[in-house]
Amino acid sequence: MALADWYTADPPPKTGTYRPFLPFANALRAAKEGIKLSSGGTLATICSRKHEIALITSMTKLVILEYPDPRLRNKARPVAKVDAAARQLMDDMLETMYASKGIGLAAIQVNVPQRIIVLDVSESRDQPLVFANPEIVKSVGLVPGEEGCLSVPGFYEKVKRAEHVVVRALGRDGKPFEMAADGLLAVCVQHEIDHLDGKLFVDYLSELKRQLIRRRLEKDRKVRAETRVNRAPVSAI
Ligand code: QAP
Ligand code: CO
Repeated sequence: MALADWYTADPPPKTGTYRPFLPFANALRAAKEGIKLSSGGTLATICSRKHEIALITSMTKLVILEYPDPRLRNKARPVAKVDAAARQLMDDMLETMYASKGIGLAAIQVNVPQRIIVLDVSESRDQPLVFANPEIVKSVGLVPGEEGCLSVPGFYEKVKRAEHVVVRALGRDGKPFEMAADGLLAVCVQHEIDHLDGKLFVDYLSELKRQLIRRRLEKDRKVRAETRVNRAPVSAI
């Protein structure tokens, strides 16, 4: 969908905070040059070809928990109903994932213990996928692949996963669907479903590797806390 089509099809409401859903690729490209808000959010500037004006919209960037945060070990509960609140969470998670340059994110990673995952493994970053209550109903083969995680920043390791899976879930519209997945998509779906059960890719590694990753991330965290400076008040910008 072209940006102009999106703008024409779904005009922003006159009041309230407008949260863009699609196309993220455009919003994200704009957000790269976006302004960081003291709230932790990001302002995205989207150009409207129709009106030849810049639309400024707030983008949600939820706080992503980092290993070894014990909250990443929580088990997520099934979503009872894909209602407006669940859809809002899905959209906020997608925005957070794109803003963090990730390919997948589970609700547990933003401290919401609900069975919701979002992903986009496309090169073009414009194929968002949303799954509520995802379940692997078929899994074939076992292959090693390189994995990373937004909750384990800076570390990539080989993990063995099923080569081909079929996942059953509820979509953003609340309707059940099944999807077959291979390659990176299959790996990503399995990685994200693991999060919902409190499992991380580092759990598949040796104790030695896991300890090294944990120590380095703990140290990074300490350094960041010590070097944090007070932000200038918004009025000073
Ligand atoms: C899970 O992970 C995944 O270290 C999703 O500095 C990853 O999106 C499944 C990321 C790989 C299969 C293969 C990681 C971003 C993103 C980092 C991610 C980082 C910045 C990880
Ligand atoms: Co992850």
